[in-house]
Amino acid sequence: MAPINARVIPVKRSSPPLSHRARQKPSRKTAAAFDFETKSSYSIRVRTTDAGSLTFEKVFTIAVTNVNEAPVNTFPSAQTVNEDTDLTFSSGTGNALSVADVDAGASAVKLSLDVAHGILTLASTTGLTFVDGTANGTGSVHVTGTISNINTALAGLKYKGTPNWNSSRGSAHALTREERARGGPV
Ligand SMILES: [Ca+2]
Ligand SMILES: [Ca+2]
Repeated sequence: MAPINARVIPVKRSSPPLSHRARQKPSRKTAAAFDFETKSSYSIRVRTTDAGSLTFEKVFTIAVTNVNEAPVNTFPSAQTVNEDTDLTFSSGTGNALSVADVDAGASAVKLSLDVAHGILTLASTTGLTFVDGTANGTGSVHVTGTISNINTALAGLKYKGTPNWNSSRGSAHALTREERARGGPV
């Protein structure tokens, strides 16, 4: 066999070989966290152009998965009222109660209002279902309904202490829970 004459030709490279570059996965990060309630999907267009101006373009979609946000209650600071007198909660008197839930929509939420030494009376019961054996005009008012119906009921909510009850330590407790998280309205 004849000897093989070979010589090494140095290759000048200004960047890593393509096989190296291809292994470097490109990444993109967003400046802020995606918020489903703001935008539920994004369209991303990727275009590659080579030295000869040939291009390849592809559009893909990023779908944002919804995450259930908890309800938020807005309640006034501590209130004072004379004994045997109704205390009314409303925006007109600057002490309104309200609930919000950015993603409840028409789903039911549960509102639990409990007070010691008195009774609570919702201004409206339209669209609400009383649960846990409670009733309007008692010390425990637990209802399920839409955020809208609950807020209508809270606009004008009245508290009245037990006759002759007076104390600076009375308290009311309110809890809002989204029923959807438990699989649907009760
Ligand atoms: Ca959400
Ligand atoms: Ca929610």
